[in-house]
Amino acid sequence: MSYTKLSVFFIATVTLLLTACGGGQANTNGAVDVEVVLGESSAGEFTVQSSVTEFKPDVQYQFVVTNKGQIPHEFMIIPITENMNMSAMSMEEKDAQALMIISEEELPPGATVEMDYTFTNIPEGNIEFVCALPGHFEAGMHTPITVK
Ligand SMILES: [Cu+2]
Repeated sequence: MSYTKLSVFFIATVTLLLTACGGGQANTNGAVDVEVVLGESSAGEFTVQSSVTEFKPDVQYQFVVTNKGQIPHEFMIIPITENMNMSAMSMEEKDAQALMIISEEELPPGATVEMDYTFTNIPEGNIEFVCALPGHFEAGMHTPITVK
């Protein structure tokens, strides 16, 4: 096989693999890795960044959540429906709506927590990755995802 043909073959293979995975790579457990980084920017904005933002139901995802900030954070997957006002809800009310939670006790600065999660259906509302500690959501600590 010539060098050019080999390159084309390689690119085609990589493209095929990327297409097959659809926004994430399966790890050795068969789950799809999702890297989430929590933190604060120098501008004072609080952030949730995720390597994957498009999810499918019935696929096992392995969340690897790291707090790269200076203060504790939490990680929550929560569907936000039309009548929900995150800023007016108590922590208990938010916890009750969440699909998955990694608490602030588990996520002090520098901590990494792994947790598997599978969407068993397509939740109603706008699904977001959130840190719902007082003031954090308002400071920007939420990012929308899709499940479809
Ligand atoms: Cu936070």
